[in-house]
Amino acid sequence: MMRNKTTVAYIGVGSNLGDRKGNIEKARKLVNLIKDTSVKKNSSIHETEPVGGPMQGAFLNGVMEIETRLDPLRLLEELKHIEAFLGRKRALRNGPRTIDLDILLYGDKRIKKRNLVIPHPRMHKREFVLRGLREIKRGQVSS
Ligand code: PH2
Ligand code: MG
Ligand code: MG
Repeated sequence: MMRNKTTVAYIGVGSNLGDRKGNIEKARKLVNLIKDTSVKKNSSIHETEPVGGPMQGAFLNGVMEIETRLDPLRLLEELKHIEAFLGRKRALRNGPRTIDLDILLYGDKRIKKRNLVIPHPRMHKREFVLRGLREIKRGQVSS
């Protein structure tokens, strides 16, 4: 039975450890396998200089548009499972990671919880996020 209506959400994807492109491609497939969730559009992926954190290698970054019936905290939980499955170790804040999946926007909801703030508090300052969002919103994507 369908309980919640679907919500369009945007997920930021980043990797700067291991097979960065492969990690992002796997993450996209796994996000599409989350229950009651489907990936609608993928932005292109770009190499970006690290912002903040310790000295670390360049990132690959992209943005995905999804539709989901999960509430934001359930979605966050599922994204954390995927991060763990792809070998992410919790370590330095803003440090190197095999995969990072951040909820950027969830419909027009504003959320402020200890473990989840939406819209993502730093998205407006991060060109690699804005670029992916712009690309998707202008429809310049391969979907
Ligand atoms: N993520 C961070 C910190 N710095 N820099 C780039 N270029 N791309 C990221 O995804 C990124 C970052 C914390 O999540
Ligand atoms: Mg992040
Ligand atoms: Mg994160």
